[in-house]
Amino acid sequence: MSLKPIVLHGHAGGPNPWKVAIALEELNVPYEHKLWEFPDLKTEKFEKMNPNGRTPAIEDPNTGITLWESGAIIEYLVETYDKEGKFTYTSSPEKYQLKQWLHFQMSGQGPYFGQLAWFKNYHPEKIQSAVDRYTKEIKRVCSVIDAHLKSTGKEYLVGDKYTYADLSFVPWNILVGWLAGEEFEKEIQKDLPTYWAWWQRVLSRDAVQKVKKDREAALAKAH
Ligand SMILES: N[C@@H](CCC(=O)N[C@@H](CS)C(=O)NCC(=O)O)C(=O)O
Repeated sequence: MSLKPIVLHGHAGGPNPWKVAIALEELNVPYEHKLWEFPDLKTEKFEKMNPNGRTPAIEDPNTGITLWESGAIIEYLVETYDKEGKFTYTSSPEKYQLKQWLHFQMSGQGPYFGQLAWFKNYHPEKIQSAVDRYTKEIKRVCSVIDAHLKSTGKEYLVGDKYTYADLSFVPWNILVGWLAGEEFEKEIQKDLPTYWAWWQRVLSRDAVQKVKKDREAALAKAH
């Protein structure tokens, strides 16, 4: 059965919609990426779809669902379009470990990396203690992954394969150099080599490279 394209509502700069784009590419599900401007997210037109006024949101004409929150969207896509379990596991304990890492990404990586972006680039006053706190938190989050992979000796976060848990970390990871500086990124590479090897492995995937390029093109167009 041929699928109708899913509409992905996103934003060129914001990392979260690109996480969904990577999942759609990996699953080979057709989609149209509709890019919004930030002020338009707080309008009735957008808030009818997502009362939180943020991206991503998806509309799937194949099932009739409208959904927001990138973690929930990833789970929906995998449950609906990954019946063969290419990027997921359906039995315990891996099924729950996947959720554990996705929750960690959603609550531990996204908001903390996002706060560094805010305090470094957008907050009207310079608050060094906030910048320091969130910079430290980036390294701490990366060190959790480093320690986990060291202890399991595996190449990916869950089980023996690349899954939706790995891909969920990509869009914020891509921004680390911009967020915290190249020197900081080099420090992570040096101090957390197991993490770094995993990150390079994930980054080299075709779907990730494609979406990275799409994002750069969208950003260039937006400026
Ligand atoms: N927890 C949400 C975060 C959504 C979010 O903060 N999206 C950003 C883009 S990455 C946004 O739309 N920001 C616009 C705004 O805050 O007005 C998710 O993962 O979907």
